[in-house]
Amino acid sequence: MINLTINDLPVTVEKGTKILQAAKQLHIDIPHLCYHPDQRVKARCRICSVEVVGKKRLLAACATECWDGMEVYTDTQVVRDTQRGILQLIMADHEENCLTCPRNGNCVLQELCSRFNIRRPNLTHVGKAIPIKTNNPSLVHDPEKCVKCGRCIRVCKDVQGIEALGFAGRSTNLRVTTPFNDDFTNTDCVLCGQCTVVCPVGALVEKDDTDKVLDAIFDPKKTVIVQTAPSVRVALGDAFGLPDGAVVTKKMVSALKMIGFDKIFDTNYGADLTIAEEATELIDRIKNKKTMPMTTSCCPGWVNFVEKHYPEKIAHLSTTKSPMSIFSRIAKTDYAKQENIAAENIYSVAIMPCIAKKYEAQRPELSMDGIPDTDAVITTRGLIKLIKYIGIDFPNLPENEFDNPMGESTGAGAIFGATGGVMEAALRTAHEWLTGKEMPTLEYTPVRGFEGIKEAKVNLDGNELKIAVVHTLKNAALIMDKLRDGNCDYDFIEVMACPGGCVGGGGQPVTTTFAATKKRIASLYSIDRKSKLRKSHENPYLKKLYAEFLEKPGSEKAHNLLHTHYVG
Ligand code: HC1
Ligand code: SF4
Repeated sequence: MINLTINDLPVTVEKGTKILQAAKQLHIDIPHLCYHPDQRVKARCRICSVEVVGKKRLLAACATECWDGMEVYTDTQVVRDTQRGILQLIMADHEENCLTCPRNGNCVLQELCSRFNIRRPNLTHVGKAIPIKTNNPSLVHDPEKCVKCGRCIRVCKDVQGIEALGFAGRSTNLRVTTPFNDDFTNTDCVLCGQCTVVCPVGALVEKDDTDKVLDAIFDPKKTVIVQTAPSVRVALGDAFGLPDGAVVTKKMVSALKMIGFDKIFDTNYGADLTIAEEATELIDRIKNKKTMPMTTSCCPGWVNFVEKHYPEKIAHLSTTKSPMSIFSRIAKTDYAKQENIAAENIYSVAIMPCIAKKYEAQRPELSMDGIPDTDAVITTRGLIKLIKYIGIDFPNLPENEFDNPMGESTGAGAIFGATGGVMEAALRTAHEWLTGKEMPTLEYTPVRGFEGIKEAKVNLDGNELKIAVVHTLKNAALIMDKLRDGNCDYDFIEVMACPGGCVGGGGQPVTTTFAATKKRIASLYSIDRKSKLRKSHENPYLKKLYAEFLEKPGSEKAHNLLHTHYVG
């Protein structure tokens, strides 16, 4: 162990601990901007500079390991002057329209300027007008707000393996940009949104569709229904001071009613339907020796990745639509008929932990007769905004239940949001349909956990199914390269683009870290454990839907409504 002092307070830490973390043990938050707990340390911004006795220059607290007898000072005049100087330099190159910035009130730079009493920048403004990139359905890039911390570049490269972002230029011309400064849709970007989660300011944000949704709510002709993705209910509480992973499903339903949605439904119902179709598709592919392995297709970042990076492998993607799109299509067919509402008057809103879902919603393949399956997608962050706009005291809300029929779901639908969850849900159904027997244990642990690639062999009455579960696109590329090289003997592969699955999605609160993601995963498994029904095909409303409308899983009607195709 290492003994040191920080601001004359003694502290003992493990060998290898950096000053930033040692200070945390003493409840001192050393200011930081480019540092992110889940990323390589780059020490670019130097805002975490501290004085260390015996050293002539200031050291970066994020990058400097503690040593025995070290004496650190975080609050001397020279440290404060340096930190204020760095902030002044950043502000000299930063667009100052905080009031209209999407990150107003939720911005690390704003917080630091307030903390360091930066009132008026004292340096000449050197920032240049740079056009905002907004020519895509998901992502907005405003380089004038960028602080050049490099977090977005690192997440795109290190986690997703994409490298759609990089530094270009020098000195005051230094900027984060895409290759040839092209819009994201023309680059390798798959709109996963991970860069928007780690951006400390308003330089990379999602397209905000909350006004569009409010307009629909105000429109008397529209019946506005909302579905909430499995992962939103275990992340929303973060923004309201609740513990990481808090399950807030019933308060969320109350909040959505107060916002003004006509019916509050659940994407988990769509997830159960996706499983019924996807399990049927898998069995058909196995029995009829069609393209194998089959991969899941509910994650739109992953679908974009295959279309852009491995177009020759599109046939491996399951044709089953995602739970979001399946839900919306059923809402505009069977539900519309039951309720005697014209399909064009149903406005289907999805609350998703994902910004690529905004892209999915506007795909022409996911519409029928000019009516899109889903009309608008707002992220968890968007929902937080709406809750704050209405002025809802979220933590103290009473609890409410989803509306029916599309609010009914099983534990299998709930675990979709965790890496491995779609696979586990699919196995629960496929095993029973193929063998006529329930899986020996419903909780299939080999596909659980945070490992990047998990593999297992499932015994289906003597037939062996080789499966893989993958999260992050860097890991997905490893599997896809194997497939391209003919070295991939899996039968079924689940891929989720974001770390940990949708719970770590690109539309989740900006406080999302791997640690928070793991707590959300544990919460999804606890929802499953407490569910009365834990297999998708046991969902009573799903059974009724097939009996009265779709005929059976994989029927022609189900294919027309619930399956799609992809474009390479
Ligand atoms: Fe997901 Fe899915 S799990 S893609 O990650 O299949 O976004 O949460 O809603 O559609 O159910 C996201 C989450 C989500 C879909 C489901
Ligand atoms: Fe990279 Fe994803 Fe951001 Fe695109 S959305 S730039 S792929 S991190």
